[in-house]
Amino acid sequence: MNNSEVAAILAEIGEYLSLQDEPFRPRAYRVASVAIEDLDRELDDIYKKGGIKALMEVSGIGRAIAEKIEELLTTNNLRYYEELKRSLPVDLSALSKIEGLGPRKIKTLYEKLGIKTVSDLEKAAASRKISKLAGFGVKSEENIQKSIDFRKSQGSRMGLDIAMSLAAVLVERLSALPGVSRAVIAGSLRRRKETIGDLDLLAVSLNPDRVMKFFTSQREVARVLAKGSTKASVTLKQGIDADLRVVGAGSYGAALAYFTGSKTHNIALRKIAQSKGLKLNEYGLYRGSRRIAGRSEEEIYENLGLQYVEPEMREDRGEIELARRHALPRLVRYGTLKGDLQIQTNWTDGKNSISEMAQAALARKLEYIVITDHTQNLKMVHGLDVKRLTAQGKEIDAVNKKLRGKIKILRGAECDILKDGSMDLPDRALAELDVVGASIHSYFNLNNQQQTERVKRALANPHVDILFHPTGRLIGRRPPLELDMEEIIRSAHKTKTILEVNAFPNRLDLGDEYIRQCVKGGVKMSISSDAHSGKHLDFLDFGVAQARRGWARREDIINAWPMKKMLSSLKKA
Ligand code: DGT
Ligand code: CA
Ligand code: CA
Ligand code: ZN
Repeated sequence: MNNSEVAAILAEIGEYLSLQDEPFRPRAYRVASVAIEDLDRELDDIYKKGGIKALMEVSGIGRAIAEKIEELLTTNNLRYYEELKRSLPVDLSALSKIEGLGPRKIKTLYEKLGIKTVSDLEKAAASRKISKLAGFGVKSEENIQKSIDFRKSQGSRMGLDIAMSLAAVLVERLSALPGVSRAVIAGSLRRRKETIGDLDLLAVSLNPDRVMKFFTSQREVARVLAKGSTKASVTLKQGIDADLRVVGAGSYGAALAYFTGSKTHNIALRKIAQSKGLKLNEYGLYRGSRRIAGRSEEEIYENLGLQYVEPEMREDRGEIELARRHALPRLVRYGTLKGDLQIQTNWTDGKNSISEMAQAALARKLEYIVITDHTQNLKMVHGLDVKRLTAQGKEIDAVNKKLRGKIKILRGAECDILKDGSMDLPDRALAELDVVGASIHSYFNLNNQQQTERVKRALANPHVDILFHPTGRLIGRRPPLELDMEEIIRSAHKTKTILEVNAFPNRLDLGDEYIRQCVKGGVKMSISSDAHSGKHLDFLDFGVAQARRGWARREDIINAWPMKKMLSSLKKA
């Protein structure tokens, strides 16, 4: 059993316990679950090396939980968990993915209406049974229906982060296999699309048989869908398919280009080949029967008379024409961000202290970070009021002193935008901060005109520097706010407000189309991790990926710049 499976079970136990009105234990399980998600080592290895003692040394894991992990690791089963499941025999993990349904509501739905699954829920909503329950009402019945419809429309695509970590493991193992000279990620994952339909992997080997056998017998494989001499398709236990092709070195570039796609980009390339009297396929670029290119992608583009196109741009959205004219933009590069402009700490819903977040940022070679905890309107996470914000400022000063300039911590906030577009903190408090982010966490259902006016009013505030996660979407879970984004982008330009590209993998907000509009409209953007723990700082590269998919260059992204220049680009209030 791997770390994420253990973490998921512990989180679920936490939910069951909170149903039983347990005061402290739910939190203990949640904390342990998050700690395990954040580990860089497998629990299994830790346990094998040092037993239950070693498990207890992981911060966030006490004896009771360590014993449960031991049982899970050694028997693949946990009696305690099975008992809890019997006490409330519902599909808790699927139901709690419905927006607005917490464990307590799920329990009520089970007890009053016998709802166990999402499809039970859908039937009950359709026959208007839910609105009659105490604590639900017509509005929440509608929201449940909306959430179910939305999830259905999303199909079964996987988040970029999970797809990436799965693929990385497989590619690493394939690369280490004797006789394999390279193994790489292709498909939508190489293009860093925000969700992934299936994984596409490519390997170079003279012994494809052996590679096929190895691939189809990996422990992640639940089912082998097809296995030929040079290609195989499997379904992984995590619920996503993976395709592997094996080619010879002379075809590597052609195969990589082909399997990276996108399909429409490929078709456009093939047309160009035809217009030159050539033929392009996954084995190479041919004049008659002679292969004139195929070893590398670069030589294929070159022989087609095109500039090399970065994978993130291969969507047939105008990149081919620019490549023809050798006029492609120079995209912002991975690993070049100098700072992170949205970070939460344990002052609100983050896991780590200011100092720990600074250390984590330092380890990733960042030069500055902005601490942006939530504000008072978000009571659930103990959002900051003016008094606590001031106290936090003192702690930031102290940590800065200790760090002696190795990294600079700036003061900020993720200030709630209230229903009328005003800010959750008074102007005099915002004026104290280095960077003010504003975001919407309430009244998601206003109509387009009201929501647009609300955000525009926030952008017009002279203290608001950045609009955080502008559309508010949660991928696969919550649709974007009703917003006239063209108008918001125009308004950001007029008010000199930065729009965020939130790198958290379930947000990736702005999306690539809006990033392109910002680039065109001269609106600057920031890329932020929205980290709630040190490890989340690794998400920054997903934000860079998204920015690249939106054709953003270094000059479009303010935290790709040194701190002074970044600060001087903000509003001067
Ligand atoms: P996904 O899996 O839905 O996230 O998206 P992709 O782009 O990974 O699509 P997938 O897995 O169906 O195919 C991988 C690549 O193989 C795709 O990006 C381009 C190439 N490909 C697949 N089918 C065709 C096709 O019919 N014609 C051409 N030219 N290329 C194709
Ligand atoms: Ca794919
Ligand atoms: Ca595929
Ligand atoms: Zn937020």
